[in-house]
Amino acid sequence: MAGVADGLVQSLEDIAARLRIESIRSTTAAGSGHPTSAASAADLVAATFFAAMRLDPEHPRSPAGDRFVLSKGHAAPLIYAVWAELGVVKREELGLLRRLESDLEGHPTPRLPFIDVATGSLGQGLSVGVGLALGARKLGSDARVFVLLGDGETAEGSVWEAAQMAGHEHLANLVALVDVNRLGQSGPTMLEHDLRAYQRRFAAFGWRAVTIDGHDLRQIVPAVRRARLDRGAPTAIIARTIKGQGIEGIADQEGWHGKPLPPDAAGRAIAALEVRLHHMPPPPVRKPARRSLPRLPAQPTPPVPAYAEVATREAYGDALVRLGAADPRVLVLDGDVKNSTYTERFRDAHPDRFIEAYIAEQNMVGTAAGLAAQGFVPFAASFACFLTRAADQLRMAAISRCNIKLCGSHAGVSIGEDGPSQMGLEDLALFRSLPESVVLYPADGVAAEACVQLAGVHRGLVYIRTTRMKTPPLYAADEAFAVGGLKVLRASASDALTIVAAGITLHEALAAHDELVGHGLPVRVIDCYSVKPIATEALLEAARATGHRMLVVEDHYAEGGLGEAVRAAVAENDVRVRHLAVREIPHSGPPRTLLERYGIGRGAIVTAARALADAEVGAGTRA
Ligand SMILES: Cc1ncc(C[n+]2csc(CCOP(=O)(O)OP(=O)(O)O)c2C)c(N)n1
Repeated sequence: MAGVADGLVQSLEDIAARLRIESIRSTTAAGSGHPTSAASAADLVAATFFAAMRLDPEHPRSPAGDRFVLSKGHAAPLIYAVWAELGVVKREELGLLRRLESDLEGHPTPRLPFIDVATGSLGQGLSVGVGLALGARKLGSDARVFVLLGDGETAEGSVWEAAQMAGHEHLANLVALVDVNRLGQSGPTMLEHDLRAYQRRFAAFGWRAVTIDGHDLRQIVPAVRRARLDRGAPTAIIARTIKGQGIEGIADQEGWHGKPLPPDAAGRAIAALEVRLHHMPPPPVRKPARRSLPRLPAQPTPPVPAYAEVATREAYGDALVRLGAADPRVLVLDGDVKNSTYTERFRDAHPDRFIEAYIAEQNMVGTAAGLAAQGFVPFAASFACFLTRAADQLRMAAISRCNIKLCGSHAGVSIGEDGPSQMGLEDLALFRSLPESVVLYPADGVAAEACVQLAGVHRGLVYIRTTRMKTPPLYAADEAFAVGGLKVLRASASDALTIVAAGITLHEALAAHDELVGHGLPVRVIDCYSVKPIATEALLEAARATGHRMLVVEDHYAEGGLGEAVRAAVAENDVRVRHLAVREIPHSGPPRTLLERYGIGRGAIVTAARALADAEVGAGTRA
């Protein structure tokens, strides 16, 4: 093994010491934080940033540069300190850690230019790393991606979903640094210092796994440097470390996780670290060979066809093909249901931009977040019900303001015979509750096309809900849709009430309309395809024009879906809202039978509309 020059070792030791000092100082000043978690990884981080990574500190998000993901996000002070070493964070700002006026939050978020995706919910960073590494490869970049994981967090299954995917994809540009400091939050980890067990696990997923002493820079430097692109496999560096390394009396002790040092102890610890400094200058930052990569050229969008009867899930697949032809940044991921979600059409049309994510939805969403951080526009699909498995990854993607698109097919009881385990009945609640999310729910082929196009241009997290069964066409190919829009499909001057529906129930509402009109009860029908943001003003206008009576019908549980969205929109306007939704655990059966059985079919709508038309409307009324 070629030796590491003494000068480099000393200079990295100085950086690591300063990282520890700043982590202690900033957490003590903040009165909270995780100095011991930072201290165990300080040597790994110093060597990675100053002896291995190639990056341009002024352009940390350039795909040409290496990336670093702090999967153990609670060690945030360490990462802020290293970016202070790089001159990006001002040293005096480190003292503002965790303060409202600083972007140096308790756990890192992309408010900071050098953070790609928020971390702090453990077990997600390796998936983000997979996305960044896949993205770099797709861009033809030779950049590498380093992910720092805690040993405790490797108990999360999502870590192994990511490890498996990285092995399968031969992501030689991905490096996992596992900081095996033996301790978690409330006690020792499962494997404590059993490095071989971690090594075997990563190796089993096709990784090149090495064990090192994570405090010996003569071992760390060659390990992080040798993790090269041409070895055909991702690299795991399993590093034996000590939690609180360098802090006398606290190192390797239980009971110090997430605790700042009291000021006097912090002063002593900092003084002890300072006396050991060699006062060597830091090594020069290694810049990427290229500043930037060529931009992917956009093409004109192929024309949208006139749709006949089609399932929106199928139109979704076709729309992706068209969007992908126009926008080379579009990538599609799917959790082994591509023949159900119809993303296989995209795979056939643009095979190099389709990523089979297999049955690992958490990793699929984390990977999408990483791909978005490389400038791609990833669309990830599964059954609506299975996306709820990745709720926490979606939450973190929302906090990160990731530009990712999700599609949930097989929404509601209308999927029929497969039964409740396959029915997405909580997905609207999940996606509506994510901050700044957009939730779209098309009812025909043209609307599905439009929703895909809207998702492609909207910056942020967009969810598109699609339906399993075929639905008749409603719109001409040139109909215009907008985020936050709605369509009034039936209206007369004497409408007794407004029916608000979306997706499959819109077709039930239209059938109910015809029956009601036949019985002399004209009603308005609205396609509320933009569930969030919802067209509040247009809904209120409809309510005012129809006697302040509204009937909402949706193929979703009563909680958190379209009904509650409409109620919230018209609240305090004396609108009487009646809400038809699935209110019990459904059973297998023929789709149309299930729609009636669970009270959201045309028959139920007719009955509810008649009752509502007769109901009194007054201040604060609700039905
Ligand atoms: C999903 C999740 N569960 C629980 C926590 C709370 N938590 C924060 S740090 C921590 C211990 C982490 O241990 P490890 O990964 O070994 O990191 P260390 O601090 O020891 O380096 C826990 C349980 C969390 N942040 N995320």
